[in-house]
Amino acid sequence: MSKIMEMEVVCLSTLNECTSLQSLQELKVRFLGKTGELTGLLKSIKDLPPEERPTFGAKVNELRNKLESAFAEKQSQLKEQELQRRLRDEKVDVSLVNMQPWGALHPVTLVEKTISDLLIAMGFEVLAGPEIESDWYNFQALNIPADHPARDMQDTFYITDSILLRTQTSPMQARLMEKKQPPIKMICPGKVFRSDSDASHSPVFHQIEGLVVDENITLCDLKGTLEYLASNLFGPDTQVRFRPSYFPFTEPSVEVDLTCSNCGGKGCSLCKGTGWIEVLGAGMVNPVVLESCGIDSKKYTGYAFGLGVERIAMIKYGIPDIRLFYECDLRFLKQFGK
Ligand code: 2NM
Repeated sequence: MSKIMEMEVVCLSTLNECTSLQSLQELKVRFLGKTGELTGLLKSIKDLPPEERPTFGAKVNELRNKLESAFAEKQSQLKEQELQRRLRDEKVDVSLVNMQPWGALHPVTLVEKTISDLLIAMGFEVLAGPEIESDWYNFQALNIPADHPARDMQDTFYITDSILLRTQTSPMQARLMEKKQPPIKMICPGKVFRSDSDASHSPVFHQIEGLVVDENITLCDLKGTLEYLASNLFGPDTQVRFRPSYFPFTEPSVEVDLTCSNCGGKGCSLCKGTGWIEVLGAGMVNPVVLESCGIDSKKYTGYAFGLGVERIAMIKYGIPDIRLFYECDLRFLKQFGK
């Protein structure tokens, strides 16, 4: 009898100290399991004189019932505690989602996409080419002679004597002309590299070059395309002006000016009082270039243009220094692409 009472005290006091469902379960096995202490006690009944056995048996069963309900009660207590703990610790404040800062497109990405979308709407296809190019596609195929300043080590990043970082995206256009006969109507946006660095030049910047080759293509087609582009980028009153220029890959070649988007052509500090801003270069594809790419220059003519995406963005947003695009200053970047 004293063993029964002792077991009750030990079991209940240990149970009271249980703080986890796992230790409670272990305790339950220790006392109430098939080979547990209480079962062991019941088995020792055979060592008692027969007249004591019924009372002993009844007492052991009474303790079993008492312990089982104590375990059940403690288990539901611990489960409730565990639930409360999880409700407290695993709480998720869904309203915090609204505190996530919104990202914005980088101004170069934004302007590149705006220009590409306008040209895509006019039927241009978009092609990407390699940033590491051969001397052939970057220079020779485009009629850039060996003594041209662009070929100088000072201006071009050479990897070997004949492999370089492309200085413009037109090598991709030479690649296309070599592969495909006209009609060709394509743009090539992408990174280009020149060894030059100041407020308006960066060693890496972005270009979009356009190329149209077909029968009867003239400078008028070029002007119409650029007028559409200019009025959609800078407003419907923007005018386009061609000035004669020179590029080895076009003949004739032109510098393209737009009426100043800042003063509307009256003259201000942005356009240095002229009312015009130079935005890109263009021209009729030099027949020498068409021929070196396998296109019959008696049958076909073409126009091409090349623009700097950063330059357009600087004019559009009044950005004074090209280096601002690459400094990752959020105060600058946050102002665009909302
Ligand atoms: C420019 C200016 C003028 C140009 C020429 C070609 C090609 F591949 F047809 F020869 N692509 N782009 C070109 C013409 C680029 O950038 C200022």
